[in-house]
Amino acid sequence: MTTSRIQHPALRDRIMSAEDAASLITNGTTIGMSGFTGSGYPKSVPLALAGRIEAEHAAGNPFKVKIWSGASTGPELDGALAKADGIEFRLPYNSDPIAREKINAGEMNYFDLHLSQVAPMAWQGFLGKLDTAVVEVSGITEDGALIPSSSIGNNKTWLDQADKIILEVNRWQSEALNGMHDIYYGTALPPNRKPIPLVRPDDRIGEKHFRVNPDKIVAIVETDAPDRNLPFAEPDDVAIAIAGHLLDFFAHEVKVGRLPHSLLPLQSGVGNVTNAVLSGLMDAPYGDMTAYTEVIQDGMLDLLEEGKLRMASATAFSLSPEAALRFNRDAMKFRDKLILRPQEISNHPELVRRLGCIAMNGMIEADIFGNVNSTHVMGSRIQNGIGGSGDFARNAYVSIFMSPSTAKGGKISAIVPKVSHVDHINQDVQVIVTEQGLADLRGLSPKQRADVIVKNCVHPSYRNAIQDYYKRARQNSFGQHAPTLLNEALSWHQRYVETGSML
Ligand code: 0RQ
Repeated sequence: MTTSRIQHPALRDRIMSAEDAASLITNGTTIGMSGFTGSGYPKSVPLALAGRIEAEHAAGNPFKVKIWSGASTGPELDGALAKADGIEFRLPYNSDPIAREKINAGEMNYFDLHLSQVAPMAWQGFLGKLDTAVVEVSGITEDGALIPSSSIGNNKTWLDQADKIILEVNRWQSEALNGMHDIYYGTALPPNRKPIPLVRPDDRIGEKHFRVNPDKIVAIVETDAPDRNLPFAEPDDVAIAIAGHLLDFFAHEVKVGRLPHSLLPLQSGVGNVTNAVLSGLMDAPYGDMTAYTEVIQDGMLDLLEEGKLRMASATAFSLSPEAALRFNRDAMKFRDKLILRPQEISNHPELVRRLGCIAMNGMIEADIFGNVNSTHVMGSRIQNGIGGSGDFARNAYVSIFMSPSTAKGGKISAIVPKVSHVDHINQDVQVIVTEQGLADLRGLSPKQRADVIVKNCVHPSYRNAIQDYYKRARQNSFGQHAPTLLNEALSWHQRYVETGSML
């Protein structure tokens, strides 16, 4: 074996195959997996476990596990285990298409929750006992501390809580990750909570490595496997238009003195639209910017490299394959500018409020009053989950939601009379942007909000219909604070379910 990433001599005795490690997991086990937006998740033990589950099922034996993670993972984890019908329960965020189908078919229980709340809830205890942690790390130090990988997520909590620990030591991960992490060990449950001593995005308040009780480590599997890094599409006209409206908004806010020239710490969701916004910031006249966010995307690496962004704090990477290679090649260059933290800190409401983040997230749909649905298509089919959007939206300095004005080739309007599911109440939504325009909702009453959303954000093919609905609501609604026609408000969704189009 070449120079081992496992520096602790006694722990080398626990190296085994993924199949042997998976055999230590039994039916009904609750497993805390590492992984956040496709980075830092275990890649070989879950696959081996899926094979084992399939074999047990073929022999007529029941075998399912409960999976807790940081956020989404990869096809070797959620995809493989869902395909094997091996997941009984999953939290807190999923974007895997096979798992999504199982959830929407009613075959898998899914608890979708704010990402900052996962660790505190695990400590409260009502989720039950965590049996096993399966965590990817990038190395083990001589004294047995764990060097984290490309995401932190809930790993600290899983390592602390689980009875047994299985580690994957992934040689593909850059050795320059060592030193980039900041693991805060000061959290507690009430009544013992203390203020978190972070007042700037670049503050380091914790430790570089995970502490672990070596007696709990039952298996170590060595891997050399890439993260699931999805390519970003080149921003299309719609994404560029959305980014343009948002950049105009920032320029205006700076001009009137509500934002400084360095803006405020950026939070940016994942996806092509948010990446287009980050690309737009490359040419914008701001410097010395910071990010206090969940994930570091391609656009942030570009901004860091250009020196426009001073530093970024997150819990994980979410890079395209090209950007991941670039990061691995040039990691030393980025090392002092990046901090990865546990997700209960990267998304902590206290810190998001204190720092005054600019929250920019995608949405499924918004209604004319500015309530936002981030998770459910037609009110019932889960797309991904709320992720960190709620942690940031409620506590941000300004909370922005973005979407193309239509979906599914124009068959769906993203601006509707009433959202079919509410994730973000109108009080948590200050700005809505589509390629049609931007609605600044701050300080407006529901009727004023409706006027500006209908005027600025609705696609032309739905504008007449929404104006007609709203006019009649202004005449016939039970109340005139937030005019609504109850028997019609969800009729657009019902029409889509029945005919395949809202038109
Ligand atoms: O479905 O792939 O089948 O075509 O939703 O939509 O337009 O590609 O946009 O990737 O930015 O995702 C809200 C899902 C938007 C995402 C959501 C369908 C659309 C497509 C994806 P297809 P797009 P995005 C940081 C913050 C919650 C979590 C969050 C999300 C698919 O932003 O999950 O913000 N947000 N986390 O066709 C029916 C509509 C639709 C629709 C879009 N109105 N009706 N389908 N779609 N709008 C990250 C973490 O927290 C981890």
